[in-house]
Amino acid sequence: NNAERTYIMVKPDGVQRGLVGNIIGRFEGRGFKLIALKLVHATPEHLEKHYEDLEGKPFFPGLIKYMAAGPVVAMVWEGLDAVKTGRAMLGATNPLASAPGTIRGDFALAVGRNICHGSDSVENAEKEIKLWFPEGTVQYTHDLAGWIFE
Ligand code: YYY
Ligand code: MG
Repeated sequence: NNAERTYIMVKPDGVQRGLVGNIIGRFEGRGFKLIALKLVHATPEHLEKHYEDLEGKPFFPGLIKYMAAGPVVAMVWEGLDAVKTGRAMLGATNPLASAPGTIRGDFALAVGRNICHGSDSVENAEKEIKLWFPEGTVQYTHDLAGWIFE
């Protein structure tokens, strides 16, 4: 599905470590279309909603504290098979198992500091997009020639 959308987030450690541009560049270069973007310091309540499926896990309190420790970059990317391809670009949840060439495989070591988030299903993507962008995404067409030649 060409218009499939996924929610991608640079976590607080990714922002602090100056990896925002690199991560955005990977999605741009792959051919995905950016349709929403903001820097936001989320509240623990908001993050508990984002991670509600993980409530009760032993790592949950630490995860919320980490995610609330600084701003994140919230993004929506659109394109062919965006959810599955986005996950492949992030790499495995535990960076020790992430292949080199993936974002986590190139920049992370610890599961609790794995620098990025990506939706794991189309259904969860739509849910996460609503949670982080209640104002909606931005509609525009890519029309490159007009931006290069006047
Ligand atoms: O979707 P993904 O981020 O790859 O993994 P999830 O299973 O949804 O877990 C969310 C988040 O929780 C993960 O990115 C790191 C953290 N976490 C952890 O700290 N320790 C674990 N054993 C599992 C997950
Ligand atoms: Mg997940």
